[in-house]
Amino acid sequence: MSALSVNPPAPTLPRRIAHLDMDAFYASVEWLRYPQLKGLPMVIGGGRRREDELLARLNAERPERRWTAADLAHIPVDFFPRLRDYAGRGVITTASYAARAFGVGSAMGLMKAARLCPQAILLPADFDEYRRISRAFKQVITDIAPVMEDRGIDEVYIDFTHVPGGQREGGRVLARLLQKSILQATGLTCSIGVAPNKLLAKMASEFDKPNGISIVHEADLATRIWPLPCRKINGIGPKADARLQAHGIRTIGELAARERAWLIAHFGKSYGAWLHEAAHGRDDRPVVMHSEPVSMSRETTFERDLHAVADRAELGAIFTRLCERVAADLARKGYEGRTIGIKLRYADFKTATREQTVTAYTQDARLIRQVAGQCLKRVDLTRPLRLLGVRVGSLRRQGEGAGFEVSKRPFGQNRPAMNASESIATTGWLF
Ligand code: TTP
Ligand code: MG
Ligand code: MG
Repeated sequence: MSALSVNPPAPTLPRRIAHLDMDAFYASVEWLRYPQLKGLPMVIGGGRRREDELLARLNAERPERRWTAADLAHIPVDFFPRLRDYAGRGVITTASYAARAFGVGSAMGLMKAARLCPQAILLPADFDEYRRISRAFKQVITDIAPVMEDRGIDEVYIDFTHVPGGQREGGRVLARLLQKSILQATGLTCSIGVAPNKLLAKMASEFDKPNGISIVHEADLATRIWPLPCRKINGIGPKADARLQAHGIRTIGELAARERAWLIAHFGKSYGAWLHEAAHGRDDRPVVMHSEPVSMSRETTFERDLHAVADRAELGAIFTRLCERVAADLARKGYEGRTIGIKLRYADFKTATREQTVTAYTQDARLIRQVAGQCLKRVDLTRPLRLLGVRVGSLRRQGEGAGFEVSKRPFGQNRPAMNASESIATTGWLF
């Protein structure tokens, strides 16, 4: 075969990577069944949905008609619980945009939020429904743009580079099509950032929330990225940010102005070098289609501080339930693990974790309970507790023989965003 007959290489297209994030996700899902609440200040948190509690109350208090699941959209607005009536220690998972205008937001205690916005409607979380809608919007995306990386319940990265429309107007044409298709299929809006890589796309998706599209090119770095605070970089957390600030570095531009060697000297070889790359908008991580969970965990914040001795029975029951939940998560998703751990948070918010690795992979609630119980013996149980968590790591797919281990995710991809009063994570502890 002569060299001439070899196919010419495909022209290399510039990388276009999108980050898509649903708008006020949990709240928006609730609006699908309670459209009468749309646009109102509303928060989700304080527990799980207890099936049709509202309907039961309605039937008791307004017996002139029979209220059923078909009437959810007709429940009078004044019948919904308000934040001002909440007592307990739950936290907000999400706040509607109208509630955010009062300074209320994710991870804030509900009692504190009640002081800022007492009139906000308070709904419990319905994780099963959020997961169902999550699967639905992701299906819409992969039907159009198959190279998608799942980054959690309400967000994904998508490689636009080779998808029709993915290069037009920098990606705006495809982004519009995705927004329209997701709205049609689910009734929900999302925001999309398209950029040369994941790092910039993640920032861009926030630029024009809700229901926005932002296109960022390399040439926009100085005008659109450098003025932002360092915290906007996914991978600079509160601790790193505080250290940067101590050196007088507040914006990404100020970070970019520092010598690479200076950053390495102060932040270590790997993180320092990464900070330098990130500040210059450089990131060549691929969009990974099948990311595997590293661990699964369940944790719960108690209604009141509990004491290991005085509240032994209650703590024991909660502990067992957490183990059963983790076991059920593993079974449902088809994983087993052999590193079993616990997490405690004391009343003073100090946190302790312990873990132990066993020989055989398991998804058995009783074995998890037993090993986690041994971990518990290795922490200080004399102080009052506010949170307990159980985690199973070193996962492999159920039934896979020896030799197969789920690989760890690359740096910076293992940062869970959730902090619900009772929450589920498939990526690690919920710090
Ligand atoms: P986000 O995408 O961070 O927030 P959001 O979708 O509610 O709002 P935005 O329009 O700004 O994207 O989180 C997605 C869902 O994850 C959110 O609806 C609830 C849940 N969540 C928690 O449970 N705890 C948290 O601390 C955060 C930030 C989110
Ligand atoms: Mg979101
Ligand atoms: Mg999100």
